[in-house]
Amino acid sequence: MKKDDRSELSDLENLRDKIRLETLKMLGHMGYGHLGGSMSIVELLAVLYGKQMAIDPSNPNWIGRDRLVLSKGHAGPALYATLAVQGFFPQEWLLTLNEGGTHLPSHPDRLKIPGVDATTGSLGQGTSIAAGMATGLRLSDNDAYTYLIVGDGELNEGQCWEAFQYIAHNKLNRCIVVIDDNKKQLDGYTADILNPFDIQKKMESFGFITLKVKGDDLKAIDDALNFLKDQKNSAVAIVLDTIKAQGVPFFEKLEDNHSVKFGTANYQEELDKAITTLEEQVVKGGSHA
Ligand SMILES: Cc1ncc(C[n+]2csc(CCOP(=O)(O)OP(=O)(O)O)c2C)c(N)n1
Ligand SMILES: [Mg+2]
Repeated sequence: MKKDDRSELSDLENLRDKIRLETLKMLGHMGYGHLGGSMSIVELLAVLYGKQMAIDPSNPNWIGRDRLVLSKGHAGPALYATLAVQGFFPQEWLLTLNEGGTHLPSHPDRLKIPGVDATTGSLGQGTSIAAGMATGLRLSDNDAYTYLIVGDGELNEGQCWEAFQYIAHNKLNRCIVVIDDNKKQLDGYTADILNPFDIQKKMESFGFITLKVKGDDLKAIDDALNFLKDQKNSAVAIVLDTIKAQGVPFFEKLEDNHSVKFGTANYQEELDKAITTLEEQVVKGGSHA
């Protein structure tokens, strides 16, 4: 790896750690929240907002910006941490998550939060929003990308498959679909609740060029996005192979890790340990910059 590539990777690692840290602090402050699905997209968000996306935090509504639709809106805290770290709004807002009068409701609201492009939370709907957004951008000769993040459990919503069929039919190659395949949904394993079978094969059969990528590998995510951006005549998708609660070993192993209440058992202690470890990592990472 060249020196520039190494320093770019260490910047992304540092951003990843900051996003993970701020998300955990936010959830800890609230006392509970969607830890599992927030953690599994941290690496993806670091690569998107740290490298791939054309954004201007001082001008969140810039017409040329790349858009992001977090269709699995319950992972809002991870997106908020990312936006705050990248300077879209003050970091102090993070500790007001879900409080009365907050800018940051638990699920993304595009009218309240600078940098949020779509209001989401009702699973499935973000897929159609992204399809419409990408269509609008194409019709107005705007080259911006639309990134769509969908949960594997969310695929239970038929709306996803209508939207995917539309995206594929129209070869909306600038609408990059990422499915967070963390193998779990709200109350168990996706395979037990309503089996999605082989998601990559399914996307391919819908007409998408589809890559399977390790969800904790920053470089692999970046390489996959670069490859997919070169595909000019087809819809494109990534099946992101993740672990629910990724990056926080205690909560990764916890069976019920969708929405965690920190008052339960030793969870607060484990959360505090994870926060301390990340704080140290962030300081160390920053000193290499
Ligand atoms: C239409 C709709 N039905 C149910 C819910 C409640 N709900 C919130 S998260 C979730 C599970 C989603 O699973 P998945 O997409 O796999 O998310 P992740 O594993 O990334 O947390 C459910 C059923 C919802 N938000 N919207
Ligand atoms: Mg899931």
